[in-house]
Amino acid sequence: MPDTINVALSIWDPSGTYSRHAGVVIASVLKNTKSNVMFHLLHDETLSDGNKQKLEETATKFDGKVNFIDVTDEMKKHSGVDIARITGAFTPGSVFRLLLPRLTKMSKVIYLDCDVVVNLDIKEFWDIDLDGYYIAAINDKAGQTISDKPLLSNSRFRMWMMDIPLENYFNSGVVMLNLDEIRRDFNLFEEGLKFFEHYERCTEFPDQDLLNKLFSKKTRIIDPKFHVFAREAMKRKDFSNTIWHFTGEKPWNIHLGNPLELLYWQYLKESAWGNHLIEYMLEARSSKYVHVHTSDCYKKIGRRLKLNVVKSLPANILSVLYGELLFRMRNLGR
Ligand SMILES: [Mn+2]
Repeated sequence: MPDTINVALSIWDPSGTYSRHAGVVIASVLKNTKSNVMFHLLHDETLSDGNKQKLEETATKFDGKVNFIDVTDEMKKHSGVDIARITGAFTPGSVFRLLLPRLTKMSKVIYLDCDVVVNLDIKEFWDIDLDGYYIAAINDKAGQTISDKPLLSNSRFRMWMMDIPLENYFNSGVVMLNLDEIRRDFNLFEEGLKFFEHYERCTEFPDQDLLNKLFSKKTRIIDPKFHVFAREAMKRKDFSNTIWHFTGEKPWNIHLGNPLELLYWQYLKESAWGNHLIEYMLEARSSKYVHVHTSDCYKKIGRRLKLNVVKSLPANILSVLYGELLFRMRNLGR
């Protein structure tokens, strides 16, 4: 009996619209592997029965399994702590993952954000040896960028205040956790809450800063292909053999013309939400979000246009004008 790959996701979904992104992650993982995968879905009472059913349906469609882990009670035990305040710009869902060591018995688990598309065989990630490490992650070079800044720059000062080493600083959106090792050495959730309260004014990425601080000495840095930021896609033609992370704008909020967005919609189509594809695509074109981000978007288009004209590559100019991409998106919806 081959061993089961454990993947955890966090779902905090008060408006009912977030669960489908978890569906995209699930479909993308399962479409690219022959291994048995169990999805551990961390959630609270904001996950509706309808969405639960759809998540299960998506996994079952490709022979995957789901295990719902309700964190509501655990969170209520700490009702004195204002989670919404300490997680700042992020959702309370971003701290759910800290409960993995306590609420499960797994030895290790792959943790993925829901703004991720897995376009490789997850088994490759799973097979990385974690002996002697707390975590496997890519070095996102943020540390390096921060170290280059003046000592009193905002980000470098924050890191210094929190005593976070920068050389291996990682993004926490795609990681593998050695839960046995973590259970042995930390009381992760409590230590997390303490850290968030103490450094409330310092943390920009609360859970990420915490994990970097605690795990820095035992971080296994892995092949960058396991975690590439979506903006890199503009420089590539081949998106295969990569785990993609939409760290900035989300494809479901706005169409930026990044060809990688197509991959998100393709996997959405495979999920149990697939029959609403057109509706969701249109939402991304017309939401309030678009207005808020219009000027930003124009700036980006301007930059891209300049870049492409300078390089004078006709194929790229096409994608700048969205024509090709929208055409392909439309075909996808048929
Ligand atoms: Mn993310």
